[in-house]
Amino acid sequence: MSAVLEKSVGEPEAELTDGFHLVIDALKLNGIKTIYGVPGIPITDLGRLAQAAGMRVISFRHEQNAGNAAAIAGFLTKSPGVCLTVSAPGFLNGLIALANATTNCFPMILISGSSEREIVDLQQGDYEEMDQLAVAKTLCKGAFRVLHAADIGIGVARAIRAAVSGRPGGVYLDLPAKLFGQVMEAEAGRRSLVKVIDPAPAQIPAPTAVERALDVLRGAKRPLIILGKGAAYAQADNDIRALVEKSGIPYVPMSMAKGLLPDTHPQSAAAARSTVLADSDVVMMIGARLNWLLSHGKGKQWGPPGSKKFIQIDIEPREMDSNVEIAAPLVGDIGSCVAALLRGMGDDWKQPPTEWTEAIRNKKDANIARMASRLGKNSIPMDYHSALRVLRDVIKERPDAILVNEGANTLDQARGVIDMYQPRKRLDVGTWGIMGIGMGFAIAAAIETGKPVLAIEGDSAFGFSGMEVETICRYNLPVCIVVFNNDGIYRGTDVNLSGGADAATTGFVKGARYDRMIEGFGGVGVNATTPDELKRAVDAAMDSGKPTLINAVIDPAAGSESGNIGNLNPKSALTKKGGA
Ligand code: ADP
Ligand code: TZD
Ligand code: MG
Repeated sequence: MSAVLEKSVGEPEAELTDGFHLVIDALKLNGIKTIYGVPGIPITDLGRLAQAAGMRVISFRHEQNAGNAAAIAGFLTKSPGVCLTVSAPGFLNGLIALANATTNCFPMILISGSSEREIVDLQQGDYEEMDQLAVAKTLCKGAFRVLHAADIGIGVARAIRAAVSGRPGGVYLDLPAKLFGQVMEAEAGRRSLVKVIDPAPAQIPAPTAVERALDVLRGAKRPLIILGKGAAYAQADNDIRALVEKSGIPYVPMSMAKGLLPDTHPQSAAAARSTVLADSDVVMMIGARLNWLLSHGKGKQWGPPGSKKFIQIDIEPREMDSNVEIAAPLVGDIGSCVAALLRGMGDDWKQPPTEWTEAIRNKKDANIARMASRLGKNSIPMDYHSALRVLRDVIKERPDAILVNEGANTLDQARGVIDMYQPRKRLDVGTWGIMGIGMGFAIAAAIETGKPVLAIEGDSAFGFSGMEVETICRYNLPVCIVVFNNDGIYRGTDVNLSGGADAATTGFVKGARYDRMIEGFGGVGVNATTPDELKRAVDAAMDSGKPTLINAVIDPAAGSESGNIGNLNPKSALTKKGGA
């Protein structure tokens, strides 16, 4: 990929390259095969030339969705997902996804074109003027700008290493418009590129830390393992399973760690979650943080104060003691830490006392029986459980399909009802509980894995990225979207407290037909009002791989405010229910 410069007669011709080609060559050299983005000044030709050079370039309708796609590609592959945007507004649209990737520890690189430095820095009002590097810095792991074509190789290398080494996260790479047109000799350009060697080096835990963790574990009477999405990301699936099984310790998976071991595994204590959190005496966290999702490791949910010791495996040393004392910090990459624990356990490991495992089994059986009776109902109009029973069966029949999930009730109920059987098959709103990841995640999941994708979306949640159904149809991706349409956020039954004509703040158009949206782009739309209709439509979509959107009509009164986290939702003590 180079041009030949005509020099004056008699001189040898020098092969040339430019900024565009160097960026593409640098990405390709480092194994990056896909770019998710939205074209425009100054990066239109970058996308075009990348496609010409054999990269997969997926053009979205909004940068936030492209960014979410890149982020989840990073989670799925352990290699940074790349999002490409234009300057200021495109950059800002992508920045939400970059910040979310950083929060969730997903490796991602946001590459944005930017305006002329000289004009931006004097604030003279350039086209889409913004000091993007300064804005990005506080919201991601690393941020770099390249001003000279000869530095593109180093810039891309630094971005890749920053994204995937240590705790993974988002990195911003600022490429000013002028850079792309800079020309240099092709041979010098080739030499300037850097292939990053061992971008995420193993981080071996200290032997004393491994011994300390094993000592704490040996002293436990009621041990528990919590698997987080860091454990899913680490791709140490076999060793993690071996550790759980050899130790005999019950485990609870966090949302995106579901399926790391099949949810039907006898040691899964997910159905007895509150019991094991409260009653355990030693908890080993593997790639999970003691943040709000685990009540910060303290409070009523965790039993009496001082009743627990924590062991924590994490690559980020500063995660230790973030919320409570960690009795045995095990700093290193999960693969190395788990392997070291397995070696240290030896052949005479004593499994936990049967009183503990029996107590859990009894609680689990009771809770599963209670859930089964709720799932057994064939309610019409559908409530969450009657619709989710169908989708649970779909995943059971197709365990290699990828499930994307967002919403409030739609998220919380689906997480509880749908068992996962394989690692990294459940992708959801993550650490922030952010709405809008749906279509970006679904598209990247289909592109990166080639597997069918089932996206279970609240009607509100879907609205944040819904325009990407066009993208799904355009690339003919095997994505089946099921919109849980309950006419609104949490419920469709709220009223306007003023008595005025405006809709309630949480309500949407009643009886909306989301299925018709996808028909406009050539996809399959289905309106499903019963569990049978829903099952038939989802089966057809998953078997055919055709882009499909099913409007699942859910009883507008079925949901509860904020789903399972109503306790975090402040309410006015002064408002009478149903009236001002
Ligand atoms: P969850 O939401 O599932 O509880 P979190 O996102 O809170 O999970 O935690 C994931 C943790 O995993 C982070 O603290 C991160 O540093 C850690 N992590 C990610 N990848 C690795 C790895 N390869 N080795 C060790 N720790 C990792
Ligand atoms: N904006 C963003 C970016 N993230 C958010 N989490 C919210 C707003 C607030 N929010 C939630 O936490 S859930 C939700 C919103 C708007 C939508 C819930 O409605 P739904 O699901 O239709 O998606 P259910 O099934 O009706 O509960
Ligand atoms: Mg809803």
